[in-house]
Amino acid sequence: MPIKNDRNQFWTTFVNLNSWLLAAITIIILFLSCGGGGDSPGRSAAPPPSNGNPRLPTPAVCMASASGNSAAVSAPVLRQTLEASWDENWLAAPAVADIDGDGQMEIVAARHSVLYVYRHDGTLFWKTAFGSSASNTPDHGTTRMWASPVVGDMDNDGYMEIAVGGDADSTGNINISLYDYRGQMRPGWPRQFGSTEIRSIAAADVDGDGVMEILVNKTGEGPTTAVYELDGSLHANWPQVSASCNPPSPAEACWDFGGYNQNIGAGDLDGDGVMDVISTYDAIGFGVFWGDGRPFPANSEFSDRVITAVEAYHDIALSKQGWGTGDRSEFTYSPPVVADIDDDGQMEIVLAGDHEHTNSTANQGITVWVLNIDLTRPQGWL
Ligand SMILES: [Ca+2]
Ligand SMILES: [Ca+2]
Ligand SMILES: [Ca+2]
Ligand SMILES: [Ca+2]
Repeated sequence: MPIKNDRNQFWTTFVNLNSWLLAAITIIILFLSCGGGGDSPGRSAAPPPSNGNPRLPTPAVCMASASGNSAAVSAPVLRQTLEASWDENWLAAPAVADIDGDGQMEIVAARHSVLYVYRHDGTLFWKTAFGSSASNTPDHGTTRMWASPVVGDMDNDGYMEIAVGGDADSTGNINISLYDYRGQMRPGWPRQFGSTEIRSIAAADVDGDGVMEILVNKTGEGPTTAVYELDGSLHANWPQVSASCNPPSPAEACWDFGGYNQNIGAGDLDGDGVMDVISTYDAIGFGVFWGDGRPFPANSEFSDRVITAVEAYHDIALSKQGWGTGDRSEFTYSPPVVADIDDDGQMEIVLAGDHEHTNSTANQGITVWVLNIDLTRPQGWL
């Protein structure tokens, strides 16, 4: 399926509400980018794991100041230039975290084929080419890192791990690496998933054993979504989608096609205390799975029995029918967002789709979707 260019046009079922939706997206972005409580993620600030789950980042808060004061904001001033090489960045944003637990934050930046970690004073902590360890690295690797590095204490030992994705089209034929805080490749890594690029990578404990897994979505043909253990082995029943995803006939089979811009995420969608996997596709649908690979069911009003088989028609009647002619959306570039947007205690799924029609894959703009976890739609998002 083709990759289509985004355009700044927004669509709803009823009318175009470009400015309103832009404002809504801005609010979401502001919410996501607000402070996380200011706690250092280092060992001293980390609460112990509870109920077998690893600690998660402090939820973002965006509360108004109690004093209600405001003040002029200073213009930004260049403080320091971090030395690197000719490597250009793609879309990977740097991460800031105390990866060695010494109470000082580090800056983790993926610049094309080289992963850099700078200390808080701007000096280089270490660097390594994709697929190599910092202790024995060439100056450059052979593949870009598109997605932002995933940084977190994935095994609860007080030190951060760093996961990055690359392109298996390179001579290295690897596309996932997991490093320890010193830039050394963790045992069992690097790995290759499929023969294309990993532009989507995340980490979450999706089986509730207290240790995170590495979640990826690759570009191109499926199966596109994989879950790896920290030792580099594939988690049981992954990758998806596979024949094991398919519901009994006559319901349609699950289907997928790759993601092109951080199309993987996790959230506790069913509220059982364990994170679930959500993966969006360059296709008119997306996948929601439990950690053991089973697909989430769709509401009984849908002919397709699982979410991963339902087509994203804008007319929900067509989605429920499972086929038809009409407007629809693909989720080629959509990072999945999971949040309880209506405060009813139940998570919703928020996605950005690229609008097309059954009769033409020409892009008609960007769509904003809010969906309940059984693919019914909340009030106002029909
Ligand atoms: Ca540190
Ligand atoms: Ca760790
Ligand atoms: Ca786990
Ligand atoms: Ca809700």
